Amino acid sequence: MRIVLLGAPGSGKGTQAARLKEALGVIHVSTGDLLRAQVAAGTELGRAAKAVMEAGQLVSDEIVLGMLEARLREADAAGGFILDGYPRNVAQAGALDALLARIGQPLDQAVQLDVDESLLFDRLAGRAAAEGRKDDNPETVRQRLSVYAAQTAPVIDFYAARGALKRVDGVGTVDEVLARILAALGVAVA
Ligand code: B4P
Repeated sequence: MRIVLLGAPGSGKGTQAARLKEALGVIHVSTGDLLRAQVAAGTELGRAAKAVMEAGQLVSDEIVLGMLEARLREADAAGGFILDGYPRNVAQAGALDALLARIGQPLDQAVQLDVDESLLFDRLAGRAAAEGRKDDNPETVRQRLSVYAAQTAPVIDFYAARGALKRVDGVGTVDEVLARILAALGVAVA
């Protein structure tokens, strides 16, 4: 199965993708994780991305697409994948269609996690305290949410227009949300 997981920062994409990959037997590809690995390794790409991420802005489409294509061309992606954090704008959604056509792996479904904005702040404040991620401070979170509303929210309509979108309530325990996603995908839970 090949799915895209959509949702605002803090909506639980990374959290659910980590669980879904076990349930679906596919790989989890997070563009945020791929970028943070480049930053940690101090590569040229990582140096370019670091300040952009810490400002709560989107890294350039070209950089992210190249990184994603390299990952999806690895052998373990042939059995399916969950994309977490990509696409983040309508141009990326179009680029993803073209990439998936190039590698012969069309998307099955997009899943949107809906969570109220006040809860997003609470969750990201919790992660800031637990993990110290620089982009989880309140000012940057506000910026990320504004980028989400302006650039990423239209991606929901992009998939809805072609009848490929499932919307899931992302409020509840991690297990409850996981069960809703699996039900939306029509996956029977053992
Ligand atoms: P990401 O790494 O994608 O960060 P995110 O949107 O915060 O989502 P994440 O998956 O980490 O959080 P989750 O909701 O699971 O992006 C970071 C930055 O990278 C971006 O700002 C951008 O600069 C750059 N970037 C990434 N992709 C890009 C792209 N395609 N193009 C350009 N730039 C890109 O979890 C958040 C918190 O909520 C956690 O603490 C978790 O424990 C908690 N939580 C989850 N589920 C919960 C639940 N049900 N109840 C309570 N808490 C819950």
